[in-house]
Amino acid sequence: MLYQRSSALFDEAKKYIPGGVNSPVRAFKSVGGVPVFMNSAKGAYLTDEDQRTYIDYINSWGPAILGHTHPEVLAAIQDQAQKGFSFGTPTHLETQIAKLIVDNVPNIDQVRMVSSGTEACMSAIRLARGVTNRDKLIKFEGCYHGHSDSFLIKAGSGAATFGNPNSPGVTPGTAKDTLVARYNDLEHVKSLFEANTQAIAAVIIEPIAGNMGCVLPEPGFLQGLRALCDQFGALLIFDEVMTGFRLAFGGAQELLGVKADLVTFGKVIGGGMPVGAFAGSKAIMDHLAPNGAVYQAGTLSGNPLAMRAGLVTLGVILNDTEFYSRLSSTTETLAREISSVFNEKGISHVINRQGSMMSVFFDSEEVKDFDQAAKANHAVFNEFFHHMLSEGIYLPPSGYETWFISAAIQQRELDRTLEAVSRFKS
Ligand code: KE4
Repeated sequence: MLYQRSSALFDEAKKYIPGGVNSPVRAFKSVGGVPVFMNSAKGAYLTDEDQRTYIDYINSWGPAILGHTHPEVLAAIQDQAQKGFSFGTPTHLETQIAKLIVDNVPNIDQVRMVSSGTEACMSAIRLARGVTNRDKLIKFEGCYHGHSDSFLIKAGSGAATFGNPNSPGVTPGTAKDTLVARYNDLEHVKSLFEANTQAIAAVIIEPIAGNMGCVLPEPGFLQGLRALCDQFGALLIFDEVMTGFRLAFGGAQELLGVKADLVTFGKVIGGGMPVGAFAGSKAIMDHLAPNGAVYQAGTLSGNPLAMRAGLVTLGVILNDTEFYSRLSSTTETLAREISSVFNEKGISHVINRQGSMMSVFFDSEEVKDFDQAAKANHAVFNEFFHHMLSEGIYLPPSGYETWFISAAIQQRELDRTLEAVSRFKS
């Protein structure tokens, strides 16, 4: 029986871990079936507990951009581990990665490290509220900024997948300060500002959305947000936990030429180890303790192992001038070839792609916001997911997620993936 060991491990996990998982989207709840328990990974491949291998298109939800267990990252972690795991003191490594980020990401002077994207976005909002002395924030339906209370209002990713975009446990007092707009709807944002002229601390957005599936900003949308934030005195926060160092070394700010006041990071900057970060001008970041009054802290923030893994990961990318063009070209080929197979089969679909992020939506002409993403045929996506899984291709287990292509995906993996797609019967 397929997934025999995963099935037994899932039964055991459910005894001790809520839902058998430590992050809901791993549970396969929306696609159905038994979540596959992985045992190891190398390059473009995952190996499960039944010793089956898969070509990996989630790459730990983004961090494994180089592919799994990249030799230079592995050696760096092993070397750093010999020196100790965590000190709770400043280390030079933290300055080195902060400098690398500051030197390469536009419009920032300083970086504060944390241990997850949730912490990064939660801290960025607190900082924006502290700096502006305002309470409200604007987020976008279908965007996901981690699971802190202010963001679990019409959230994307797993929250959308499981149909609880507004989570219980978030108090009305918190929810009232979160205003939600439609992605790509500048008039909606403008109306929220006009109805709350002096009350909005920040607008937070995924500049290329990845948590309602991949959804791209319409031309002028982000520029319009910049202008509205300037007009009404709010900060513009780019949540680049997913896009940072994936789309370009300077992230979406560099790629799209729009200046954010605060930028959050995660995933790639840790190379697979737990890391998040938020960054901005010195004038804004000086409001943070210990210099300023806005408190934020973390026992494992700047953990040496994570810093070393991130430094080496970013170093490999920075030293390869063709890294992003190759990655984007691989993804463009994958998207184009999948689309031509589906067109031959008469399967209605649309593929949204930016760089090495892409999503396939079925029964859809265009997906430019969450409503359109929700209208796509997720039942067909679920069939497609399980077909590909049975063919040894591991896709994100939800139509509200983005595929992440790693540099380890070569022609051999593309060929195998497209052969699997060609055998799909909806
Ligand atoms: P984490 O707290 O999961 O490290 O980061 C939260 C976060 C913040 N901002 C963006 C744009 C994100 O995509 C994320 C996390 N992404 C999801 C995948 N869509 C993480 C996967 C999971 O929840 O298990």
